[in-house]
Amino acid sequence: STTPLKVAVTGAAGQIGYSLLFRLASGALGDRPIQLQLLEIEPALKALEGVVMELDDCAFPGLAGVEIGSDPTKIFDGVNLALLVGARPRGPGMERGDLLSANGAIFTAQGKALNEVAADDVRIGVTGNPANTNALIAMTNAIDIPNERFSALTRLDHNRALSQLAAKTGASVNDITKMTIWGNHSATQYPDLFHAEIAGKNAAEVVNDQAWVENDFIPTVAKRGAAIIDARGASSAASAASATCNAARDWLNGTPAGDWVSMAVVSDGSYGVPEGLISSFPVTTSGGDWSIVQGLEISDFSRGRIDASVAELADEKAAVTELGLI
Ligand code: NAX
Repeated sequence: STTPLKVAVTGAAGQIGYSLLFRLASGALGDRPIQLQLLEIEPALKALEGVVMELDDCAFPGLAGVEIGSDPTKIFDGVNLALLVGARPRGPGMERGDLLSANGAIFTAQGKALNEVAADDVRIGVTGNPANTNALIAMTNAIDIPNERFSALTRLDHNRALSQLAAKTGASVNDITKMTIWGNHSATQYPDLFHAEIAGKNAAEVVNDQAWVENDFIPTVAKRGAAIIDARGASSAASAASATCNAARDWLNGTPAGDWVSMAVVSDGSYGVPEGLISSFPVTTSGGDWSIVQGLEISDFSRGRIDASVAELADEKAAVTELGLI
């Protein structure tokens, strides 16, 4: 179709936005032209105008138009894809409850606005942290949008896991399939290489080093965000934007045969994850819909890791329920 895909990005004047918008406009989602609908808070609109000037200056052939504003009911009007990147970061002295309340205010309002004005086929990807719980809040507040249309980003963790495994084994990331991130996009996440394959061979057997899996691979992937802050003095931005594009492209266009991706989506009870939690799973996508890969054997080691991360999600859900956000 030549009708532009209407894509909303929130937090568009932020660090991730500065990379994401240019990737989207240069065709990261495919050949279909896009219309960008950019949401920011009032004080950031001037900076966003500068970013739009730069978008103009790229003369991207696939960029049909750009609209900016601070009212979600205007910006989300008719959008087919909403990438919710903007969130309230944890400030000094802020407790977890304060963080959940501040983000709760953002994601209840955005969920309601999407419910009111988004296109019937809207897909909503949440990058802003705490991503899983923000997605849960938006989903619960968008009562007419099917729950399956919401997902939180664990693709960056997935990509980090691919890259660590490639470095360890000398393989190319192109040869690695069936990587899985389970649970929360947080330090409790479980990057699982036991079902992954390297050129068709079981990755755990190729690595053959359980100590590396436990003491290097898992913590390196789970704490990569902190390592980047240490090195760069700022949190991951270009890689987060890249993963946001990968996730949206695969959701809309489908995963390749013989592979899967990681997405945090609403649980149907698969793998013992309580129904209704937004938890990361191995998923395949087709025609804009995802389904959780079924029938994987879960070892005791994996079970313990998945359960710990899922317990944290249940905890966050209890906290936002207590706060009246869902
Ligand atoms: P920045 O602080 O650079 O940008 C966030 C932007 O959001 C700001 O411009 C701010 O004005 C805007 N914003 C705040 N409230 C808003 C609202 N109600 N409506 C619209 N815009 C609003 O953060 P950045 O580095 O871009 O990161 C954005 C979010 O992504 C953060 O929550 C961050 O923690 C999260 N991340 C998530 C990752 C993931 O893998 N899921 C990885 C990278 C990143 O840490």
